[in-house]
Amino acid sequence: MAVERTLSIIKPDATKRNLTGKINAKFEEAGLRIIAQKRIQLTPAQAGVFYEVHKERPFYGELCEFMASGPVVVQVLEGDGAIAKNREVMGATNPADAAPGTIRAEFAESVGENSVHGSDAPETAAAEIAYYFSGLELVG
Ligand code: 3AN
Repeated sequence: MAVERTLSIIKPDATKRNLTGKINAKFEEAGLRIIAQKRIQLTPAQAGVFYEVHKERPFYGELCEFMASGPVVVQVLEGDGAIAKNREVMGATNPADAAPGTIRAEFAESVGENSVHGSDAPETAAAEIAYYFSGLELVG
């Protein structure tokens, strides 16, 4: 399987509850390497650009406000099949549907406040990584 990179975000509901280390342990236990990471505070407008694909969805405004409601940890994860592997470790969008042992099953509070984001395809991963990191910040 090809080595891939994917963009991960530990969301405000999780940073608020001091879960960054526990979530990072899940990634590392699954064989994903955290090759870049920083804690930042987004504005609603910056979150809005990131989530532009969801602009027409009814929860878009709420999602942007939530992502700007506290610090987030943005990260680049690297590994074999990292995009799909990360989504497996994250679990389903709605924590009620997330498989046992996944991040969302263990930590997410609701479908909106669901602790983590992960890119869903190689093209979105490349664009999302470039939104938060310069090439110089990626040390594989
Ligand atoms: P995923 O993050 O699992 O790829 P998407 O891409 O369908 O899920 O949704 C992006 C984000 O939008 C989710 N992580 C969640 O925070 C939010 N979201 C999705 N569905 C809802 C919903 N029904 N109500 C509120 N927020 C939602």
